[in-house]
Amino acid sequence: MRADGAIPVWPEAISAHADSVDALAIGFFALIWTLALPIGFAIVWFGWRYRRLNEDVDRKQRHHGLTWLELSWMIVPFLLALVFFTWSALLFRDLHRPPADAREVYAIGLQWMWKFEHPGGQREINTLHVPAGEPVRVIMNSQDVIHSLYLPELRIKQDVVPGRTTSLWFRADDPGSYSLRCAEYCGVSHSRMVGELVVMAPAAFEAWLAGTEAGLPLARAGEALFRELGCSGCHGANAAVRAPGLADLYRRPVPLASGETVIADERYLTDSILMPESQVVAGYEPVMPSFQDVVTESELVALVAYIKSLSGREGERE
Ligand code: HEC
Ligand SMILES: [Cu+2]
Repeated sequence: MRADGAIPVWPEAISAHADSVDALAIGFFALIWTLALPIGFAIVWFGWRYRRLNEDVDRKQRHHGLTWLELSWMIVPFLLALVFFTWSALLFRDLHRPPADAREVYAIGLQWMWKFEHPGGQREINTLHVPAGEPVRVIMNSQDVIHSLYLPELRIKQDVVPGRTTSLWFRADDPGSYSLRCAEYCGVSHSRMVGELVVMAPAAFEAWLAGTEAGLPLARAGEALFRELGCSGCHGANAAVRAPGLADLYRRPVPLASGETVIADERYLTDSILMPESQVVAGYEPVMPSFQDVVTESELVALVAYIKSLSGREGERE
């Protein structure tokens, strides 16, 4: 980011993914021009070369087919387009496959700021500290309208949608301070929903974590809520209601009453709490009430972190 806060036309690239996105963009630009320039010139040249010189010219056109030529200008661009399709599909797939050991951070978008919560209980607003060279996964919820977390120097962006959990991940290589934006028009002060991504050397980051005042670790806050909200009354060990135990649920396949099987990721856990009737676990009655208007986004994040902590499979390191 430049000192005046503006995003340069071509921001710095600070991850391997950002370099690949740049290569794709430049390659695609080159392809478009390679195809468009000869056609543009041919249109102008033929227009001039074969212009009608006088009224007597025979208007009947004769057509000499050149099959190989006609086939080639269909097949070659098609293959080139497929190359770019495959290339970008592979990049897109990477975006949706975070490494299992990624460090996790929770983000909440709201009009008009970004709130971040580290698993250890460190909270920040409009600034996100991350270690360099390590995979980081941001798990996001919106408190009000659709926002979009945009990290231009990492070339990634992901919508943050109310009532749904989305995530993105990255591995930033160069320590420094970069821009963090909202890329979805979200109301009058949208343009002020900006912040800073601070990439730190791993040791400096650990020191920052240790030196930052931490609230209750997320999973502990979630555990307290789990009791306060009465979840434990049904999901607890000796509950009167028959409800599934939540230990070891995270990332496990769950068979649903509809016959489908889904993986219990953050999105499923959030959906189960906000819209329990939408995905009922096979073999159980749909008696769980919705907590849609009961829990705030931060409470939801804490509950999800708690359920994840029960499985020992979460990537968080406190
Ligand atoms: C009235 C009893 C009841 C309460 C209170 C309740 N649940 Fe449930 N919950 C159930 C039942 C029954 C199911 C299984 C049927 C279904 O999926 O709706 C379930 C399913 C779930 C699932 C999916 C479990 C799986 O194995 O896939 C999650 C996650 C969950 N509840 C979390 C919570 C949380 C968090 C709270 C508190 C905010 C809560 N529940 C409160 C009864 C309850
Ligand atoms: Cu926004």
